[in-house]
Amino acid sequence: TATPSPADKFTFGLWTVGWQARDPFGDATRPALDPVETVHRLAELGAYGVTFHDDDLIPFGAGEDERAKHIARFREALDATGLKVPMATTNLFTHPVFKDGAFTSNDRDIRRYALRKVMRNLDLAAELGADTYVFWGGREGSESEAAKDVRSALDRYREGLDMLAAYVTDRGYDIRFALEPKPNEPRGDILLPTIGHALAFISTLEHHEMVGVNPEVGHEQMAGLNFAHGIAQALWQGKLFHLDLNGQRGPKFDQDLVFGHGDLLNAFFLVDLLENGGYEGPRHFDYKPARTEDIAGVWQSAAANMRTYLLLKERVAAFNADPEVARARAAARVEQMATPTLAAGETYADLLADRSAYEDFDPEEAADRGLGAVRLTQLAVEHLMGAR
Ligand code: GLT
Ligand code: MN
Ligand code: MN
Ligand code: MN
Repeated sequence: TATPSPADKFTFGLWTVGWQARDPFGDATRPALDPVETVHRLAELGAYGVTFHDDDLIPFGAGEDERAKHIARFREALDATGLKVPMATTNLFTHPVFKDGAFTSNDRDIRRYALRKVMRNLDLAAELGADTYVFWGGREGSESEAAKDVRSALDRYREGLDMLAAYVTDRGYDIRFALEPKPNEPRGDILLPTIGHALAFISTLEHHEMVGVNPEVGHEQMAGLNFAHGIAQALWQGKLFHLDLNGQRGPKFDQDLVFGHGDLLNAFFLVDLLENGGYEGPRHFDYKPARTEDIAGVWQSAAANMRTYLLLKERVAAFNADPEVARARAAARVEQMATPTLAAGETYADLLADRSAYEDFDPEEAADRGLGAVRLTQLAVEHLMGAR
């Protein structure tokens, strides 16, 4: 049962398996991958779709004819395999022109160029049937408070997204935007560093209803945050438009490990949330095959992401079906949280009149009740380990 099929909706960025493992200290350890080969390999492995940056598919600076050829070959591979393109995005970070940002570069002409680059790829995204367009502003930030006016930068960020939303709407594209937070790397500090910052910023946008988030496991964990909690809030606000699954071990550089190869217990609860919390979008992996791997290792790591997800899904189902878990949950009053604090029609006046809520309430007795959270968590750990 842990064999992936398109119904599982697993997707991968071209840049993930295609990463040649160049890092700040060393050269590439693997040859470039042809996107056409990637499409075929992912399809064989049971993936549902593939995602891309403009420059993953069409080398930066390619002329019109060359561009058309790359797109045609890619389309052919998609048609041959049935792989979908549910999401696309723009590379606004590799070329040196974006060294101080794209939508929020201090240089106005660079900001205008960045918007044009996005519009061009939005047309292609729509053509290929993508319904989500991701914005990861990795270069939108600074290394110094002196060199960036953050309030003006947020004005420019909003201006850019408002304009692009108008463009998508006017063109009649069925596309929503998803902002991807990250606290730092490559910039010393990146704007919209966490899910919370992004959600607050989105509420200020003109077309806020068509903008949500694309949170990445590792990015929140780099900031020491609980990813499952962040995803729960994004879901609760109706803003989980897409997500990037991978692994990370604590606050350090962005590791982009295979899904589950970081905080496995949080991944367990994340899968529970995604499977049972109403998320219907792609399960998108944004990881990097370790620099130590050869090409065979690349495809093994791609398969590992999907297998781990499916195994977690099985373990989560067993956990939720375990009567012992149901008893522990009841003991911990987990379900009581779904009961509103005031009864239907009750007002603060009624609460004030309710002596049992205050005058006759015994805080000492209430404080004595244990939650049993440890027992419940241990049951989760045992299910995760296959011990139950
Ligand atoms: C880049 C980044 C990722 C983003 C991608 C989308 S590109 O690899 O590290 O987290 O999701 O632009
Ligand atoms: Mn990452
Ligand atoms: Mn990344
Ligand atoms: Mn990502």
